[in-house]
Amino acid sequence: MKLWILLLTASLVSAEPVSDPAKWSPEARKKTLEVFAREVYGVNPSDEVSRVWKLDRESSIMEGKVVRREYLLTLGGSLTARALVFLPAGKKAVPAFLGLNFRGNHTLEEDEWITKSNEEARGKAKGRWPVKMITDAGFALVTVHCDDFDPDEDDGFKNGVHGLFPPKRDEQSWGTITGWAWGLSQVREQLEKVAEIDASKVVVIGHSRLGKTALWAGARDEKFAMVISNNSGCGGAALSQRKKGETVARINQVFPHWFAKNFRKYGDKEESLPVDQHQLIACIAPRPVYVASASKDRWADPEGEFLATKMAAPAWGETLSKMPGAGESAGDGKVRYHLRDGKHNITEWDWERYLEAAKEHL
Ligand code: GTR
Repeated sequence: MKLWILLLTASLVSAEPVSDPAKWSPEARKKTLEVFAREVYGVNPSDEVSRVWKLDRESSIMEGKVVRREYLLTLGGSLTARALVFLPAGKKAVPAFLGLNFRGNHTLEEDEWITKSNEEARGKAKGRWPVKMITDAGFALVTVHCDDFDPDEDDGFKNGVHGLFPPKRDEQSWGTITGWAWGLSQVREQLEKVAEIDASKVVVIGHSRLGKTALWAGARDEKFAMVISNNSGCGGAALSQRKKGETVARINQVFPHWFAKNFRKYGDKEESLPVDQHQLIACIAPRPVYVASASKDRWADPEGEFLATKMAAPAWGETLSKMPGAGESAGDGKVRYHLRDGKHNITEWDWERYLEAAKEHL
């Protein structure tokens, strides 16, 4: 057996506070999340900020089949995030996908109606957000530019959601990923005020760094009904102890603001990590989870993403057998995985499968 398998097995057997996915319990989940917060992503302060949710504008698109809205969420009286919402027209209480976007809401569509938040080209990311496919399937889509909650820069945690709280920080303080995950929960909560959406059926989804965020948001916040991680890699679905592709040392060096300072201790010392990413996936149980990789995305370690999902599956009482080939899937229950043929991205091929799973589960 390879060394890393031995190490992981040993860490599972020695339980406290690390939980063996097969012995999943609400208590084990709580303890595991505490360790992830302290040692990996960072702990956020208590939620004592004001929240104001306001409809800003509305329009009808796709020959009246879809209603598009922009809502403003103001936190702590000073930070405003703009949520772009697509709703299948004439329906009440539909399930929804909620995910952050990388470069601005206006990158989803060329239409000048969408508020432009920066100089990125309109419609640049439209291939990643198949609005018609999603709304035709009976789902709403809600997205916010991640920078609205925290600019993706190592800029001292003075702005974004961090700036809403006292500036004192230590080794376990929240990084940008926890800031984004916290922001996602704030939006999920506000969706309770949107009659067209059933807020008990919100799927949190994300690609790459925002896939790491979706996993962390979904693991922490039990009110998310389902979690989808697309090509999330290191600090997402990939096992850190494999040290394949992007490593803990490298990610903290290039993106020092993403995680808690504590996570840096494990660079080149992955074997001393008190938790690994399969346990984060297990924290999502009993809610459905879907992890996906792309065959040419070696940086995100597709095998590591599959193995973490497979190792987490006992938390649902499920098993995944062998790693699927490119273009294939594994699992037909609450734990699913697929390997898309191609590069690091999120495509219609991925969305087709997510929609199919979400329809079954919700
Ligand atoms: C890469 C980073 C990955 C992944 C990716 C992305 O540069 O190394 O962890 O998050 O960015 O978010 O596109």
